[in-house]
Amino acid sequence: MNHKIYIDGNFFDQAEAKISVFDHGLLYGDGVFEGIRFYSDRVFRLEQHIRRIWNSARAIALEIPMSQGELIAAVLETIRQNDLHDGYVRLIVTRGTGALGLSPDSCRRPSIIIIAATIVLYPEELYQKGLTMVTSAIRRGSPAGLNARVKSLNYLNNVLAKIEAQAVGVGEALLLNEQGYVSECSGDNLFLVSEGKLATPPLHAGILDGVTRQVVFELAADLQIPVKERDLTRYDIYTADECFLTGTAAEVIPAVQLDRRLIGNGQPGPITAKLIAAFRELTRATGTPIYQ
Ligand code: PXG
Repeated sequence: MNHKIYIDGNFFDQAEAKISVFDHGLLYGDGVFEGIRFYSDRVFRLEQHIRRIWNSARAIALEIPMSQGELIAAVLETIRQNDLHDGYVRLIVTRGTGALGLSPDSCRRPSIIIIAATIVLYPEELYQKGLTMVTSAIRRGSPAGLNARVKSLNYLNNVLAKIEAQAVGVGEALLLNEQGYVSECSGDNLFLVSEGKLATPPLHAGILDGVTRQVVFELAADLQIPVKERDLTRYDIYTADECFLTGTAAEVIPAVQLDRRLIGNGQPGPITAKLIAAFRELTRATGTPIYQ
């Protein structure tokens, strides 16, 4: 498919959509991004994603050269230009083109890139059987470095963790933080179910403030399932009744093994199933309309 790509206010055919090799997004990973889903002609939680990229940009002293409203309009227009109804938006803001050298002072203006495409989903079988996980040697999110809440263009720790998981034939990598507490997976937040209650690591564990994580808080409140944000160790996962991951790409997906130990009975559990159903219903029924 020939995608129409938005770059700095103009649309380009995929083959012509190019950025400079001097863009600091490429040279230094200096930039921020979002992954956003749309379902049945509505963009899911668009305002939350725009707010998050705004805060990611502020945290790295990058000023996005348009308003939040203009950015929302550009995302919607990019989907319309591609005549898509269900899919995925990758929104990227780079520091822009500059000189060789770390300083962003040489970069005249940040670049905004928007790609709207269809998405390759996890097979439905994984939602029925559950993902397997391994603990990665990579540690997540020291508060002494780049804050884990910044969705930056430097995802190398996450990529390395994913490579470790693939090397041992499992679906996801679990990252602990420097203190050894559970943080999150390579591109998803983590929840446990124990005695009918949900638990998930707090933001101070060094995690992305996931949009899907927030949605699960809301769904759990609707379903009267208590949720606690608390420090978790691998012990808590090994002994939990159920575990699931949340993310824009994966939505809500069961996780049934960590480090070859079965979680609960090794099958997706009933509370996870309830949340998956409620999440799917919400994605069909809510969101920012694209074509009206
Ligand atoms: N943690 C990390 C490190 C992430 O990158 C999440 C948690 C889940 O957050 P959301 O807001 O999506 O619920 C993410 C999100 C991709 C891709 O292309 C990755 C994400 C989102 C969309 C696409 O791999 N990561």
